Amino acid sequence: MSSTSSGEMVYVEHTAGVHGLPKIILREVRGCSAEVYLYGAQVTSWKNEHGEELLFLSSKAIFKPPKAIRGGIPICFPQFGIQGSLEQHGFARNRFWIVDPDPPPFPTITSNKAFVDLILQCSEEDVKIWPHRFEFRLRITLGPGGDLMLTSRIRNTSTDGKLLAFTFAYHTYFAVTDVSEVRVEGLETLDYLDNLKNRERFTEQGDAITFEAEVDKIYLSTPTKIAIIDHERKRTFVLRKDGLPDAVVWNPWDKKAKAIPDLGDADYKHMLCVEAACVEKPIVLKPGEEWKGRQELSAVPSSYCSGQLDPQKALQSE
Ligand code: TA6
Repeated sequence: MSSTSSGEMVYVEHTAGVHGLPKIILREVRGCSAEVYLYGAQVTSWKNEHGEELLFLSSKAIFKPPKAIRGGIPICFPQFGIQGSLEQHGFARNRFWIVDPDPPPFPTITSNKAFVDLILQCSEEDVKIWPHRFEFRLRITLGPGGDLMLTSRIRNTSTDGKLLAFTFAYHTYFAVTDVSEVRVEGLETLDYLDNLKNRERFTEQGDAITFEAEVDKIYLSTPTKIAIIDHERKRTFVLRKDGLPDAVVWNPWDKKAKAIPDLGDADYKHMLCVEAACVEKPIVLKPGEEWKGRQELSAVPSSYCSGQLDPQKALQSE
């Protein structure tokens, strides 16, 4: 259902997804859409006005708690990776979130109609495995032009003076035609921690980031704009971010893909994770303090310059 019986557009639809899990569909007038599961507050689909899927979802994704959904945009919180006392990537991606009944207003008022506010409050079970008190509010917005915006607001709700320290990532799986024909712009010459080498620090060499083997890197002090250029599809994803200094780039390639039970053997060719993140230096909040971290995605046709893709145009365009 995308319009009411009187023909009015339905911007936000509450429905059921795989295995009856609660799902919210956001729609915009031009025909673009996004789907969000309350399980993990996870965006699992983002489509442009032609109905083309822009996010990768594994052909073997398991929609059964407590397993996290493989694909879309899992939220890594309060821990990114295995560095910490929790399971890999923390617990936000395998908790049921609720629709926020009373979200505090955003400082900027927009006319967007396709958005949903979700909240994750720590349960007593969570406090047992991670002894902290917090409130995590997430607004997911589909802009009129099809842009997908995720804004997280995390507050330390401790009443006993305890600091709240956490790491974070929007673990975004972009759908690409063939990862070996993809180039990432905006991270060249930066320092990174290599997850495949015990997080040893290196400096990126060369003028473009391309893919021909497994990669798992945490780029540090990254710019607010990164472009992911899918040469075959002639599409450029532009990732803009705020409050998230790092950017993780991951593709498991063939061998590792085979070892991941909920990933198809050939799926790695059609995905690339580029993740707005805060990993190297945890965010630390005093009681009552709030942190805000935002990721905004747009997909634009790649522009050509004498037969070559011109990523600068994508990076410069607002
Ligand atoms: O973001 C990259 C990464 O941390 C990799 O190290 C890789 O393991 C990936 O996330 C997937 O993690 P997951 O727990 O979802 O299998």
